[in-house]
Amino acid sequence: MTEITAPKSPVTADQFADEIREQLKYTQNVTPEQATAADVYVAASKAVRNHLADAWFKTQADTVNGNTKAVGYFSAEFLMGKQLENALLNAGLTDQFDSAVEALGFQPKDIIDAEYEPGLGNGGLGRLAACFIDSLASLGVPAFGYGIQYKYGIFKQTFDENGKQVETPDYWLNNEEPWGHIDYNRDQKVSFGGEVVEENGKKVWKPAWSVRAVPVDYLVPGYKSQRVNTLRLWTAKSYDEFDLLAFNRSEYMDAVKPQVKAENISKILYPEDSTKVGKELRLEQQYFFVSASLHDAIRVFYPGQDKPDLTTFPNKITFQLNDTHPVIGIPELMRILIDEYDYDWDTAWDITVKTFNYTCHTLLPEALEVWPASLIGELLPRHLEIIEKINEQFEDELKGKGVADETIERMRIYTGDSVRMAYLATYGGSHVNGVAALHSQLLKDMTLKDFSDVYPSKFTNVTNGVTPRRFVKLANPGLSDLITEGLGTDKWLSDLELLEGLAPLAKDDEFVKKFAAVKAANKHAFVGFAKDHYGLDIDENTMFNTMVKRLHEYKRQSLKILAVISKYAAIKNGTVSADDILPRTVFFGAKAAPGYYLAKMTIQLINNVSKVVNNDPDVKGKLAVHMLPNYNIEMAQNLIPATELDEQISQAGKEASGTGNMKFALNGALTVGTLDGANVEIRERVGAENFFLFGMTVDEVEKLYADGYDPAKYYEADPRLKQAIDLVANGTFSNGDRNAYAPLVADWLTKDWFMTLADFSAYADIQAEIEKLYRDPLEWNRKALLNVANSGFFSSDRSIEDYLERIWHTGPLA
Ligand code: GPU
Repeated sequence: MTEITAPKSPVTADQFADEIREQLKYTQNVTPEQATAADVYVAASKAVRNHLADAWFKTQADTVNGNTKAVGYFSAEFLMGKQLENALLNAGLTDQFDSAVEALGFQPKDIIDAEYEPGLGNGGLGRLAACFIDSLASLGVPAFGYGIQYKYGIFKQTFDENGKQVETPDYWLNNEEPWGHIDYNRDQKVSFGGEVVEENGKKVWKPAWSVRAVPVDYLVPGYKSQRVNTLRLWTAKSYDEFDLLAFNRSEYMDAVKPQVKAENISKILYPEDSTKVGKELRLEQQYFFVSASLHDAIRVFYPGQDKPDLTTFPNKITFQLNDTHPVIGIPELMRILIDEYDYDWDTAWDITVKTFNYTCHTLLPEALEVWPASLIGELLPRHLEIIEKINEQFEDELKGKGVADETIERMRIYTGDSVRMAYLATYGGSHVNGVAALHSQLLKDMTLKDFSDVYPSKFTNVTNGVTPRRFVKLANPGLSDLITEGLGTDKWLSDLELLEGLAPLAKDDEFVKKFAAVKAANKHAFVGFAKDHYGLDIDENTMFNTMVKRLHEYKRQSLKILAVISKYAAIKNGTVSADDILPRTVFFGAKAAPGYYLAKMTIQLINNVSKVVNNDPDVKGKLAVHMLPNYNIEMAQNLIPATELDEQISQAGKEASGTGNMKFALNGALTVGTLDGANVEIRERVGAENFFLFGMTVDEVEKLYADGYDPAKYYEADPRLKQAIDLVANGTFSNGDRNAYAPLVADWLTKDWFMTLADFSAYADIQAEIEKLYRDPLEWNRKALLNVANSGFFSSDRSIEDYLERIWHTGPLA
């Protein structure tokens, strides 16, 4: 990677303070004396944004005028996290900011904290998109993120007095939002419905209604690259302010209906994760942002041209489809090329296939989007025709290749009833990638096997990564300083493999002790955070053991809570002596999709186990359990650096990659995990001796399914498991109510699709090994340090370099 250094202190602290004062005065309209932390946050953000403006314009100009192909990252989610601190870091203004706000009478941290976290994503997929655009900018690659500026992000989670999840809307735009600039002059029209007619032998789509897509631009500053890319999130506006006819009849409420319908499109993020939704509004959202983005890219790269030569389009930009959500972009580009620019089918197809690539983020076949053809036909009649024709061409191509009829039947993109978006993406793009080595292999062997047999060269892997700027530097300043001290340079922040240089220091007891001291300080800081945010009293002299991620059966939060219950029972029964108990604090953080019954019941169970355990004097000081509400990026940035033991315990073959696992390893936690997703690669790199592996492999899982899985057998076979489940069933965690968790218990004993019970014994057994090592702090920390040293591969910079080489075939701007 060529290094371009950041401009040296573009302003002094005094100048920056003046810039903040000016913003306060002229845009916030408050005097520095009147200003609150929230005012200073907005003013400072605008001042930083101004500092990035020139680099942003230059990046845009170089992108359009140069010969470097750009990347368009199409994603329904960008889970950005708070912006200010990251923008300061990347703009090289952190020190000036600190001094400036102090001069104004504020604590820097209070200003940073005043930002309201945008929650425009559900979990891993959305956060990955945010890490990727950070890395693209940091590597100097010209790129656009394209998505939706939802009015409501992921719901805010609280718990009621029974421990049940309560969802409340996240109206994040209630407060002034200084980062997004709404650009009314670069709008696009997006149409829906109506019918297709023939005029002069040409198909013409006559839509029934349209919405105005207005871009909101976010700056994406690269770290030390002097590049600033664009994240363009579309918001939906109505063209018809109101219906005059209705208004004249004084039916005021009816008069605004078209506006409400249009603006509903970007109103709310679907709170789903790894499950398909299948709602009309969702398809409207997908088409809305993809259609606007494709037209926008043509506008950007062929400015002012009525008849651009779009055969050059694939040399200008390549689009990455983040899961199936933007796949309607494939027929949309075909439609644009054929209907709007008069290209013939074959030319349009050639351009389209060259332009798109698809990333699959799941192995669960039920999570691949399938749309009813009737719905597509109603909403996008021209697209349904194009999809039918793509499918015809596809079937002909397969026949030509000698593929068997029953295989073709299985592979159809359009079945007559429905459209399979993953298949459309695989056929309609140049590459398909999974997100970890194991996942990509399983895609080829199972989920997309037929396609991989016919088009082997389309398939590749790009293992996920995370940005070290946010998840090490900002989240863990103590560790960052120690790494820089150990390596004698801070270059690791843009070349994370340099962390390898720490490996020899694992033999240096003094360095390991310093490393341990950083972890202890982070734990201490988290105790303060948990007190402030949740009113919790946490004992920092316990092992901090964390499981944070979306709540899903396949991720197996059930396995963890059953092991906690078993431990609780063992302490209560006196099966373990007081001396043998290693004090632990177990943290959970997880949102469940609002309609996901068993997931929500699992949250309720965890909350009620927490109540019972934390209030039981018999286990005080030995075991505590906390279900922290509203897990989000801010919590991740605080909790991950404080964690000592991380849980990655999904059923083998179900977690596509995981990215939390990478963040924990990079922050010096040890992992207890299965051979699933990126755990496999983490373990390979950090060393098997520095990773707590347990549980069935993918092959063992498959064999057990094939042989007939009976969870009750496992319940009978391990008394620890039997006791834990019995305690759930007998009302111990529901004030004696035996029905409270009956559906969960019944599922465990009769179905247990993700084989929690089958893996329980191995999981319970490995706890002894974990606790033995923890009792030797020097050895524990040595291994934790080796996790940090050997996790440099998991930088999203490396992921992006892999995409550049294997898929996008482009690179940094000259
Ligand atoms: N993932 Br599909 C999501 O966060 N949401 C989804 O709808 C789908 C996948 C996750 C995977 O579960 C996780 O394993 C992966 O690390 C992440 O995407 C990013 O690739």
